[in-house]
Amino acid sequence: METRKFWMLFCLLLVVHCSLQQTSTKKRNGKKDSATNAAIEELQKQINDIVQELNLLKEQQALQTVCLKGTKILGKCFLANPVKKTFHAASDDCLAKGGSLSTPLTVDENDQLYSYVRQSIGPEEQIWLGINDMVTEGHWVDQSGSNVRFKNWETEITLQPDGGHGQNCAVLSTTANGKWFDESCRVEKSSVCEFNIV
Ligand SMILES: [Ca+2]
Repeated sequence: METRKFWMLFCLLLVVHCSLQQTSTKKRNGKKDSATNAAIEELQKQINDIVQELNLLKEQQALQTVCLKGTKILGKCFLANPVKKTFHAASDDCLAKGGSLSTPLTVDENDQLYSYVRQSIGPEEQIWLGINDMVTEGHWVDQSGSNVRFKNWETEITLQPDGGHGQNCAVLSTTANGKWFDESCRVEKSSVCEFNIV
């Protein structure tokens, strides 16, 4: 990565150098100011492009770091945060890191999240899921407000969700083999952030 940064900087300097040369040549040739302005604009555009690409590389590097610290599954990476927080605080933490609270979309994803939580946080833990039924009781939506299609409620023993208006958030429980329970959003739980990868 350091080598890449070096080359990007080198290219940037080369572009600046060439453009300055072009500008001074044009001046010597007695060209009008408009030619100089055009050269400056072109230079500015090239610098903007390079900055944009550098930012993209930084983002990719940050994502790689997240995936290395956490775990990688098909299409996303999970990163555990064992510190117990309310739903909103945990959700804000994930957003600040460029991710969102983990929301399994399939049985497979749920199993992989369950295994990861067991191994990274503990065998008797609960983590917040990125879903809620705050707006309409019983209508569970994800963090973007879309209808939740995949659900994994515990229904054999306790018939979840059973908390009504008092429980509008949900947790995945490792004690219950990855099954879901509705829960009050104000209690404090561990969490896992998920990050989409290409
Ligand atoms: Ca509810």
